[in-house]
Amino acid sequence: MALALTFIWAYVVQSAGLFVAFTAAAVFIYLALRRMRSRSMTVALVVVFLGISLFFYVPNGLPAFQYPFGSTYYGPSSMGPVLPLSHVWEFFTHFSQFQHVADISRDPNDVPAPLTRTTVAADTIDITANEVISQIAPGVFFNFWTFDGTVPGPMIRVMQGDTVTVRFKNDAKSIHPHSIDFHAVIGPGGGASVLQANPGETKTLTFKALHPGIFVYHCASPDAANHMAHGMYGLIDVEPVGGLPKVDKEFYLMQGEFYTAGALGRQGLQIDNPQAMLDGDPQYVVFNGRVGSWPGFQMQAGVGQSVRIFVGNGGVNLISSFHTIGEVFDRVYDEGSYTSPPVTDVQTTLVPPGGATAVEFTLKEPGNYTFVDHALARMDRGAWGVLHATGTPDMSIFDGVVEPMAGH
Ligand SMILES: [Cu+2]
Repeated sequence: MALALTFIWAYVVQSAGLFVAFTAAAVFIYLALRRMRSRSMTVALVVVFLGISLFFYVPNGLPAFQYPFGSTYYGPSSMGPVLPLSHVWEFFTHFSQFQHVADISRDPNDVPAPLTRTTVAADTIDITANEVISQIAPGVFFNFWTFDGTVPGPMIRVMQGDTVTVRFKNDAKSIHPHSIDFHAVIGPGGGASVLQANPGETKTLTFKALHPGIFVYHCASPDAANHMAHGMYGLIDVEPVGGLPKVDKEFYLMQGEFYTAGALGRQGLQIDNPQAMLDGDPQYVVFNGRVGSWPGFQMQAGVGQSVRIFVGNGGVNLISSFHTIGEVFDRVYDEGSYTSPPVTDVQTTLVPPGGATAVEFTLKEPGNYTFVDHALARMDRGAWGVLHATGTPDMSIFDGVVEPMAGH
């Protein structure tokens, strides 16, 4: 409850400040008018006041009782990203039931075992939607909506031709309906038309994985963009018969954005900011649900080992320019395609919202390799992490003294 108070306190202070300022302005105008005793001055002030009001009214109309005031949307569903005040009330009355998660981040090492079979199979996948409280950055709390309690949700790995049954449960403690649209599914809504689940419900979908590739899955309950901007996305990897070429280490990353009402770094509980989402102006851009500067984001491999990183983008707005500082990707499965030849010798690859890729390289030098969205201002909003390489240096490739705090 103390956490909920941080949110309320911030807005009480903000509102009180505004109230004091308006009162002071009113007193000032009143005193000015009394002193002037001038009719033309009064008329001038009224005209100024009406003019300013019209200035705001003409583009925005009258404010509605929602957050943010006066925003408009034209999505296909009747429910948009705005927060009716009743939802804000519902959030606070349910606040004590949310699970508090110490680290929202899905471990990038949490990749399903490689496929080795050559015959199709029937797979059963259980996924649960959970609404939890965790941190985007130290002290910056947010109400995440998740698949299985982390961002991103679990990586799913199947083979082309498999029959996949998804049992999707929406936790009884949720306060929103949730669903899953799998980009690997051929059929209405990518399955979201079947998997809409109210809190406490379980829905089941069976589909055949027709196309190989690395696909995004995400919640598609209205407002879909808003659900994704709360963390509801993951990857489903549909591999060609026999699986992918073997590598020594595999990792799983997904980029995403968070839109908070408080500015970057504002501490305490943050409400989401639907207007910033409509504007594509996030406060935080992150990999795996939170800023990259926390300890524990451990990605390690040895010199001589081949590495594959599955990279998805949950968006909801920004195209990722995925780059690993100090490396060149030997191969990139561009656009997440396994049937086109991989692109070779790549510095930076594009990962669009709702898209994915896999990059491969063999580590040749020990040290820290920072992966980023190379729209580098986003690194300052949290979009980075480190792959640590252990082993023996090869002076013929890289010879010099590494400064421990060198920027790159
Ligand atoms: Cu959802």
